[in-house]
Amino acid sequence: MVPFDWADPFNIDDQLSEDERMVRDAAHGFAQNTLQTRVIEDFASEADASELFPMMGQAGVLGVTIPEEFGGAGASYVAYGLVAREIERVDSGYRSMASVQSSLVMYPIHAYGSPEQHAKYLPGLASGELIGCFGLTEPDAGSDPAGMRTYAKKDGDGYSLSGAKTWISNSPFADVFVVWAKSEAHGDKVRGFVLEKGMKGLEAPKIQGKLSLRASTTGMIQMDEVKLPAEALLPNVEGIKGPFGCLNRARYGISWGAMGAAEFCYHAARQYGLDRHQFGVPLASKQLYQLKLADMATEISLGLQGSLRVGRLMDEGKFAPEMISIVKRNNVGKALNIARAARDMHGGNGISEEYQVMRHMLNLETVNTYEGTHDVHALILGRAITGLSAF
Ligand code: TGC
Ligand code: FAD
Repeated sequence: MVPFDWADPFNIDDQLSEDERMVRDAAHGFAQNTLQTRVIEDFASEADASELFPMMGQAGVLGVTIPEEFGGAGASYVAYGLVAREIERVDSGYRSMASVQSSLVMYPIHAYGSPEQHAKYLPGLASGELIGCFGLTEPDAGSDPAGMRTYAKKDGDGYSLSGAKTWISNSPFADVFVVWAKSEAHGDKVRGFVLEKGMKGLEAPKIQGKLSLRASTTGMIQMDEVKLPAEALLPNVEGIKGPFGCLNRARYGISWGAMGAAEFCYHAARQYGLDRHQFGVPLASKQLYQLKLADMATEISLGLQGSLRVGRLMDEGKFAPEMISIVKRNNVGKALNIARAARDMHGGNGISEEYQVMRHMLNLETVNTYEGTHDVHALILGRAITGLSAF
């Protein structure tokens, strides 16, 4: 027998390699020293924190799974998940900034791009010198991206791109835009294009007034006959499976990240209950308080173990996207419940920015919606279980 560790009930630490522990510890140091010290202010002011990208690059948290020859870390999907967990332990918005860059911009350029696109974009994205965004969602095509209207007309050897994308993380300060559009030259199939800041007809206004994920900048991408050379096309994928291949990676990272946010809330509620006395005793001595902590520890242990298993299968090339739906849906839903409970357990202090649990709760509302809503992932699983599509 071994003693029970309330902070790591299933001894996840013991299931990691030495390299994975090193990546995790480096990400933890960066997140605590650089991000935790500014997050309350960034969230309050809805900051455009683009200066964080080079710092993230320096810390090695961008492009964790991208090969070293392109500036990435060449590490495992488990390592990537551990990084997401450490960043989201501080704030889901910061994790979004990093995971869009890694999974939704570097991944498609690496997996679907030409050698010229690799050389042109990947090193700058890995160092954070370049900032990337991913345009899939449109005002009239959210859960159903196949209904997109953004269109690439043939224009000489190249393309003329028109349309609008909305709710796009990083877009207002992005240098590199991976945009998905139906393409006339390819029988109206969905294709990926790489756009660059400053192109004529390209605008990326900020969406103001978010009550969630305020430390992350979100905007639109408006394209009015943006002229693109033939080399802007991502040559090696065709169809909606292109963007979905990127979403698999991001959703997997989110499953770990949400557990990081949940762990913050669990630890905070535990400490608060030990410190705070009511009725002459610590709150943590009460059965109802302990029940909530027990539920938190249980869901976090199971959630982390599930993500670790899916990560190992991804590293072995043996995963199905539905496995990722299970951990994205479950872990984010459970993290949201944990953050709501932690907010309640802090009493009045729980609504103060200082205690931070309500910020996590607000952020997790977005995380539950983006990258496939909680219900859309239920339908993905329902289809796989029954063979019947209920979308
Ligand atoms: P469906 O008929 O299911 O499939 C069409 C083709 O795509 C393939 N496919 C996948 N390939 C790889 N990975 C997956 N996960 C895949 N899912 C489907 C499929 O095999 C098929 O290929 P082929 O060769 O036969 O053509 O497609 P559908 O149009 O019916 O899709 C249904 C549904 C609901 C699953 C899909 O539309 C969906 O996932 N909707 C949710 C949209 C979404 O998640 N958007 C995210 C936008 S990005 C974002 O939110 C970033 S937030 C910031 C951050 O990440 O931090
Ligand atoms: P809708 O699809 O309109 O859904 C509304 C409701 O209807 C939801 O409850 C949903 O579950 C439900 N619903 C939808 N379809 C069905 C159905 N068939 N059956 C039952 N119920 C259904 N997108 C990008 O492309 N890039 C980004 O970088 C990005 N970043 C984002 C950042 C933030 C802060 C936010 C909020 C969103 C971001 N998104 C991004 C968009 C995000 O992916 C979408 O919001 C999400 O996919 C849901 O689409 P929607 O908002 O249009 O909601």
